[in-house]
Amino acid sequence: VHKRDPSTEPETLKECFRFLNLTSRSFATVIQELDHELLVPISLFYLVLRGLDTIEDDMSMPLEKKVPLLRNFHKTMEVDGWQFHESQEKDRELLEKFDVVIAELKKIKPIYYETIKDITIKMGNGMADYAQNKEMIKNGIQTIKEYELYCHYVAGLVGEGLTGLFVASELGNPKLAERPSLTESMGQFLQKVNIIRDVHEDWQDGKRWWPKEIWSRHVDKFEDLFEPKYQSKAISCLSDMVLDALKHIEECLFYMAGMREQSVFNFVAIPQTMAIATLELMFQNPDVLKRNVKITKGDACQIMIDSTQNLYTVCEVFRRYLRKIQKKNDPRDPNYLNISVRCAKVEQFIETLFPQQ
Ligand code: PS7
Ligand code: MN
Ligand code: MN
Ligand code: MN
Ligand code: MN
Ligand code: MN
Repeated sequence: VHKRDPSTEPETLKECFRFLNLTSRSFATVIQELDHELLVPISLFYLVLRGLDTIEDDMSMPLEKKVPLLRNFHKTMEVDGWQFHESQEKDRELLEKFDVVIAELKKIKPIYYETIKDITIKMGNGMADYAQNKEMIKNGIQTIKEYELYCHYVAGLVGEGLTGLFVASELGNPKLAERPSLTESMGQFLQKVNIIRDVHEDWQDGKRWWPKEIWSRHVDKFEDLFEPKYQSKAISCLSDMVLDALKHIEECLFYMAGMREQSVFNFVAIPQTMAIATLELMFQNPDVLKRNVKITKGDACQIMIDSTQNLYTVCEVFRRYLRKIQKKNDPRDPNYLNISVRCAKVEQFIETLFPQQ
């Protein structure tokens, strides 16, 4: 496969790659290792959604302004020269020079462009629905169903679009397009880990993504999760959230079993293995209620090595972290039994993929 060649790239494309490296910690590397056919389309897909998310996240922007920006972003991304200078967010520079993304979007194959546009329409409207929901603004997400619908809008749809790109480029198994629930699980797992990890920072920003249906089993008020005197309740609640995220793993492994090109395999596998490692780090960890936790550089390096080989080595990473979760599992935790059963089920599933003679 042939990769990036900066010497032949136009200035606008070089600028797009600069933004990719600026706005994404984890995705920038894996995207830039992608097969040439998908390298630019997926980079631009990332930047379009990062732009949309920068608008979604801006809590200083009034809803009268935010909602139409989100709902019309698929049209905005076609307006030559469009720039946005009113963001206060950390990735605002991307919006301030968004014209370079627009210029490059016009050069990609129509089939790729249409996929990106279709997902942008759906995600922008989904984000706007949640931003506008009065009950949500006041009290946060209520049910697990609402929580999963939000994860669908911001991550399940990314999976849908990426799977469409893999299949259209013939780098992915066409059968994947017939299994939308596998694709959805890939996005749900990543997004749930992000929402669990960001709980403290999001709460300080006025966002509550943990569903009441889960936290109300442990505390009376959402804010209590951050009170030292309720720490053991909060840790039980965290276990409940972790248990909920664990339910997607079998489908994620099944999806990855359908990959056939190495660069695409690496691209989908690395975020998933980083996610299981992050989940293990958060399990029973009171730091989650105080700040964002992060896996060590050393662990991240080992995970990279193991995630760029094959499904067997990826399953080994999952097995390793599931066993660590099992070890940390505490019999006094109300979710003890469920977590133990869940981890055992995933291990059994891996056995069926790779029977030990
Ligand atoms: C592979 C079938 C187009 C590669 C990759 C920008 C990360 C930002 O960062 O909490 O905490 O502030 O506001 C399925 C990526 C799902 C999405 C969602 C995997 C686009 C990505 C816009 C599907 C990534 C899940 C986090 C929405 O919200 O973020 C396969 C490419 C994947 C972007 C992610 C991100 C939302 C997000 P932060 P938030
Ligand atoms: Mn964000
Ligand atoms: Mn967001
Ligand atoms: Mn987040
Ligand atoms: Mn964050
Ligand atoms: Mn954030």
